[in-house]
Amino acid sequence: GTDEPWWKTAVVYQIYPRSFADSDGDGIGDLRGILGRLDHLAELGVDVLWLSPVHPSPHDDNGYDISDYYGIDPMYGTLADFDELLAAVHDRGMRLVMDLVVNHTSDEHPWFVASRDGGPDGPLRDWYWWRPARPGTVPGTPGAEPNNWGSFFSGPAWEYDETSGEYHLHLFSRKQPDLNWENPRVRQAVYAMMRWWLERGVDGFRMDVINLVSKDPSLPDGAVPEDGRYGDGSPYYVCGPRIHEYLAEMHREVFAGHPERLLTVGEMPGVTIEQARLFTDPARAEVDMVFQFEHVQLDHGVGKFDPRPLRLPELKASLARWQTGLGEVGWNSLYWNNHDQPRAVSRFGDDGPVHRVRSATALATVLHLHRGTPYVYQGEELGMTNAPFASVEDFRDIESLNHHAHAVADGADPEKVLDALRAMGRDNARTPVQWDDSPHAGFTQGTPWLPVNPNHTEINAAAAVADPGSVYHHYRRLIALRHTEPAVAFGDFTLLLPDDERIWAFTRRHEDASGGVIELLVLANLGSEPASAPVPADWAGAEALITNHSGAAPLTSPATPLAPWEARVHRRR
Ligand code: TEU
Repeated sequence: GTDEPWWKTAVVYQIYPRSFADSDGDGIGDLRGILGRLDHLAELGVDVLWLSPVHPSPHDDNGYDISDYYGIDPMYGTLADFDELLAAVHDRGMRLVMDLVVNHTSDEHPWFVASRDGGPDGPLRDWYWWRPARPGTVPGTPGAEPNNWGSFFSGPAWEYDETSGEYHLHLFSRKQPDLNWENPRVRQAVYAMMRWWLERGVDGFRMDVINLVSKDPSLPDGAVPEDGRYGDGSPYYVCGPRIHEYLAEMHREVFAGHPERLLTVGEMPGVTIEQARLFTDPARAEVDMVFQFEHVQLDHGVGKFDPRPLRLPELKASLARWQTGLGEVGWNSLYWNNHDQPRAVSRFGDDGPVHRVRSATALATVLHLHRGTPYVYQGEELGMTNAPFASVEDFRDIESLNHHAHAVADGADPEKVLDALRAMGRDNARTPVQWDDSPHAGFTQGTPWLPVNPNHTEINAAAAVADPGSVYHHYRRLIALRHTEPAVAFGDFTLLLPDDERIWAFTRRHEDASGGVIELLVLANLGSEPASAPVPADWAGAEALITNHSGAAPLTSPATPLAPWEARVHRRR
């Protein structure tokens, strides 16, 4: 429909600047490197670029620990470089969204330095969560932490400050102290900073763990799982007591002045469908869409580093639940990949030489034909894979390094821990983008901060652009289809064959303004063996809009053969 917001027909491309393109040879990607690759993105057809953080940071968590919200880290460039990039993005008719990390700052941010060094009675003490040791304990000793919560990055969620004898809360690394959003001065400082970037021309925000900013102020102990050491604090900080109040306030104070232009997406670990409907209901004016985590946690056992096999019906059902849940009210984001997830073709597809391209394009077809705004993560459009990590020394990510240290200290088999890091570690997504088959894949003239995947000699943008059958051109066709066929963005969703272990099939139905009905049928064989897809008689012969297999058989009923990892989209009017 025409009165729908622009982002319902948009595709967002996520850039992890550190690993995208390096222009000055220091081995770290930067803003001018992105500037030099804008044509690749414009030709792909994406509408929005989301940059992971580029602000000054000690890089304890690769920039998700910000020490100055108003600057650009020198390793990425200058504010002038940023303004030039923003103008170039706008010149190409694209928009640029920043990564807003305001659940926590770096412990080197002046706010935290003042809060810590100002002592218990200092003026900024209540900008963060400071608490004395648990009553009856010796401050600074194990078990004296104010509550029993664990950090997402292993260990306790509290860091002891010798000077004051108190602890500060950090849900992530000890160098990422949580801001106290109960304090209106904190919220106003965040809103002022957001307005400053919007007035600079930025087109919105991806909001890092924004559903964690409201905590139960009593910070109660969580239940300790039988095999765990730390309490589960999530009931007290996931979608906490005042989260909707805060996001509604943020909308009034920041977004209301720019109603049509912006895209806001809240990253929300642990969010439920019911909560997501509240967050994304336009009538509530909170956020446009959320990143939920249900489908990327189905293969988690006891946590992400305990991977377990995933059956296709579970994955299909998960996405279908969110389609139904946000079908009438609210809006979905759609993703397989980002800088925190392993590469989808390795995790959900088959990244071997025979099936890599077709499994990557099958996964893309299925995702992009769901209802919601798709997010393409850098390199996903090239079918980039997980990388080989020989030993723990090859990893850079604090989440992986902390997990390895804690698990091995707790007696886990180091080889098993290493296998889990290889499968699920975030560094898999952070190896440099593979631009060509030259040394370091054209990412840098220097030594990359994280080695380039050796398979860049075959898997790279230059080869992909030159090959009409590449993953790249399939993404380009999927994005173009979203821009031309309204049923892709606005059609409803019906899952077919829910229990089939290999075939993913669903329909989309859209009634246009003149009463015409468009229906799409998506069929995909998510396995390395041939399969036969049941096809209702009234779909036989329907035109094929997109296929990932040049030898695709005509659509016949009662069944149509599908090659391994074959995916196709048909339309009937
Ligand atoms: O991620 C939040 C988050 O929940 C992830 O840490 C996720 O739990 C895990 O990585 C996947 O198993 C955001 C950012 O995307 C991430 O890069 C940061 O490390 C984190 O917040 C802290 O800012």
